[in-house]
Amino acid sequence: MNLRDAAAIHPFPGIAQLEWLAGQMRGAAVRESTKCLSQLAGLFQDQSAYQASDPQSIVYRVQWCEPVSQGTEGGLFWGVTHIEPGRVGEEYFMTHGHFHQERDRSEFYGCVKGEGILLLKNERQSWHESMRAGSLHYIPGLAAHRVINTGDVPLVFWACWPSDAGHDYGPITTDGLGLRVLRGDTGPCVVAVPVPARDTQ
Ligand code: S6P
Ligand code: ZN
Repeated sequence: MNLRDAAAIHPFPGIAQLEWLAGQMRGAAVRESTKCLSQLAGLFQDQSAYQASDPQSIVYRVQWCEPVSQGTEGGLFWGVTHIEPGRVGEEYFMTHGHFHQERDRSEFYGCVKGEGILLLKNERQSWHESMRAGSLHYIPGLAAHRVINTGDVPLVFWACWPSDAGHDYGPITTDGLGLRVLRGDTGPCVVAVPVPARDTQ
């Protein structure tokens, strides 16, 4: 469906009520998903610590709304993510992380509360940005993105992304982002980790 057809069917009235500082969305159109540790297998560095953790521990929750259907060119989606404080071994709780299926689609993140780190990776490099209340982050097209909660309270951020972006989780599951965030002696440390070599034949 293109945007003109979507607008003809649905005139986009107020689709949700936002509680900005709480990072909550309310309304019939609001969708919600929760990720617990058992759904993040293979992502944390310390496998024995992962096996020893409670698989039902909630790591993060996402609320979002889709005023047009997924795949619509020219539309936008809006959502909010709450990442719980916690660790698996020395590695902080984090989102799965993804590339957009349509690789060149970009996204905004705006942090409401908490402290964390946004990891990014494109074909050339991995890099990171600090997240704190009020920080705004532009995730450029072609960049995988993952958020880590390095604080003692939930990390909450709003997001806006194109309705035709889609999500590709596979490369992050197998290769990671080239960086991990671990608890160090003096606080959170971003450490480089090798990305598995790929046979390009
Ligand atoms: C969507 C946007 C966020 C994430 C959410 C959970 O493009 O980046 O809404 O979906 O933070 O992360 P993940 O990696 O599990 O989708
Ligand atoms: Zn995204």
